[in-house]
Formats: sequence, structure tokens, C-alpha cells
Amino acid sequence: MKKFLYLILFSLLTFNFSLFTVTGCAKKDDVIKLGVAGPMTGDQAKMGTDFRNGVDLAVAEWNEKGGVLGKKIAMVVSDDQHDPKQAVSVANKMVNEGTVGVIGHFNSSCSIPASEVYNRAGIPMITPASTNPQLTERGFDNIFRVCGRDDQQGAVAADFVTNRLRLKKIAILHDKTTYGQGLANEFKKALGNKVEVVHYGGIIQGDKDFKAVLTVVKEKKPELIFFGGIYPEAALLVKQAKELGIKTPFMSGDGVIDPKFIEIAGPSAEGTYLTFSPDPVKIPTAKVFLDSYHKKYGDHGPYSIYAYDAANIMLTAIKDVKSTEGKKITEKLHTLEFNGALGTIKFDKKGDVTVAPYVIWITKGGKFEEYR
Ligand code: ABU
Repeated sequence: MKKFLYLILFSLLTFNFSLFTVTGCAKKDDVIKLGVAGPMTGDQAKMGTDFRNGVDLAVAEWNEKGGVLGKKIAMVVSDDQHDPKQAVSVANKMVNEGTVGVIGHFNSSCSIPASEVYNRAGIPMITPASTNPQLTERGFDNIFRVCGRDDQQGAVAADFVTNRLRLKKIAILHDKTTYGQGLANEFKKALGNKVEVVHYGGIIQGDKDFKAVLTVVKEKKPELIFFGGIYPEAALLVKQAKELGIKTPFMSGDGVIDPKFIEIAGPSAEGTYLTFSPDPVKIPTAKVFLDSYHKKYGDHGPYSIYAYDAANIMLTAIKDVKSTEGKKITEKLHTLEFNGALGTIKFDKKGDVTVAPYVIWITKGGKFEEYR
């Protein structure tokens, strides 16, 4: 009961928090509402928090300069709990609340169904992190992403495994989600017939014991285990593989690059590979963002900077068209060349970024670093 009451209180607070903080005693219509949606609670809450902080920083900077179109910006935070049904529900709530644009969601399994709601309502959505190709393949002109796609990162991972590591026998696991299974499929497709896939199968997201499936994988003697999924399960897989005496290298995608992975996996995380975009610490245009973010929220997460740029892109489009009309903002987003913390971002006709550079990362000394 106590937990239930806490959840209700949290939902109320997260949904309206910034509205209260920004507007004070202003009327609701005196603000422009920008939505931010992702997993704000539960085992992926770190990603949602990174989104919220990134958008919060952008909104604070705009509000310090007077807001947009002469109004203050209010951030409307929504928790989808990485549940597709909940994502549709919060999308409907945000539409009904009069949100003019949405930064989110995190999970492709949430972004895809939620984007149908935003598409019907004509509200532009920019996801900082949903990488499943399907998101931008349905002809929705108001749906955008500032990250790359899994067909791009799957190809980079396959190239690394075949041409750099020169491996011949791979096991592939996934978490049966739109993202996890989608990435596993793209990786497998890109491997072609250059390697033998000795095991391909799913695990259940939320499970805590993967020793049965790992024992099956061990018997097949793969030279690498690839996992399509998110850090909570990836960390347990790596940890339990080590406990079973599996020395095979482990590789995954962008859903795993979070300090929580290393925290949960401990020393077993050492030497694991993943694909993600280049380190923002090495991007000169990201320095101001990183300094401001660290001062206000502490360490940045992998997608904090993406959420920050996505919010700035949305607000710039609103400013440029001098309107909060979804159709006008959407049209502007398709032509905007935005110079932000990540560098220059431009969208193609589908709503994908025109440049999506994926690189290989490795965990070394308890930290993620780009692999050279
Ligand atoms: N791209 C990483 C995890 C988010 C998603 O696409 O589901």
C-alpha cells in the first residue's frame, strides 16, 4: 500500500514538476509545454533521469533568456516505465495537456507505439535514443531521432567481429524486445555467412538468473557472445557467465553503455565490447554542455547530451517558425541545420540523422572507453 501511494505521488510530481517550478503562479496557458518521456522509475530509471536532466538544462537555459515566443517553457515529465502500454497512456496524457513537442521516449518498444499517438495529434517527437529502424520507416513525418539506427550499429559490430577480431563462431542472445531482438537481428544479418551463429535465442527481460541459457551457450563453444538488450540484464549475463567459467568475450549495443552496467557486473565487465557513438568528452562543441551538466546534475549519462540537443532543436524550430503549431514545427525540423553540443545535426526525409557515427567501446579499468 505504501509503495502504491508512493508511486501515485511520484507520478503526480513527475508529470507536473516543472510546470510548477517554472510557472510559479502563472496560468497554464502562459507557458509552452515541452514533454519529456522515458523510464523515470524502475530498473532503467537511470536512462530516464539522464533524459530529464538533459532537457531540464536546455529548458533552464532558454528560460534564463526569456523562454520562447515570449513565454516561459515548462517541462512536462512523463514516466513510461519502459512499458509500451504505459507509453501510449502517457503520450495521450501529454497530448491532452497541450504539450507542443515531445523529447522521448527511450525504449524503441515505447517510442514506436507512442509515436502513433503523436502522429495522430500532429505533435513532433524527437527521441534521443530509440534506435530500432522501424521508428522512422512508417512514413510519419513528425517523428525524428538524434541517435543512429540499429541497422547502422549492427553493421559496425559485425564488421568489428569479422574483420578486426576475425572470429568464426558467435552466440547471439537478445531480450525479446523491439530494440534487443531488433539489434540482434541486424547484427546477425550483417554477419552474413562469414561466421557460424552457434546459438541464437531470447531471454526474458526482468529475469535475474540466466545460468540455464548460459550453460547451453557454453556447450556450443562460441568465440564471442553478442547480446541485444539493456544494461540490467547485460550485467547479470556477464557476471553469471564468469561464474560459470565462460571466458568468451561479450559484446552488446548502446543499451548497455551506462555506469550501472559496470556497477552490477563488477570485475566481470572488464574487456566487454559495445557499439555506441563517439565519446562526447572528445567533441569540442560538447564542452560547455558537459561543464554545465556536471555542475548541476553530476556525471552525464550516455544519452544526456542527446536529450539536451533534441530539446534545443525542438525549441529552435518553435522559435524559427514563431508558432507552436505541430505542422509548422515539423516542416522546420526537416530543413533545420542545427549546430549543438554534438556538432551539426540535420534530419533526412524519414526523420533520421544524416550522419550516425558508431564506434567500438571497451570496458577497461572499471570505465567505458573507445576501443582503438
Ligand atoms: N537504443 C538503445 C535502447 C533504446 C531503444 O532503442 O530501445
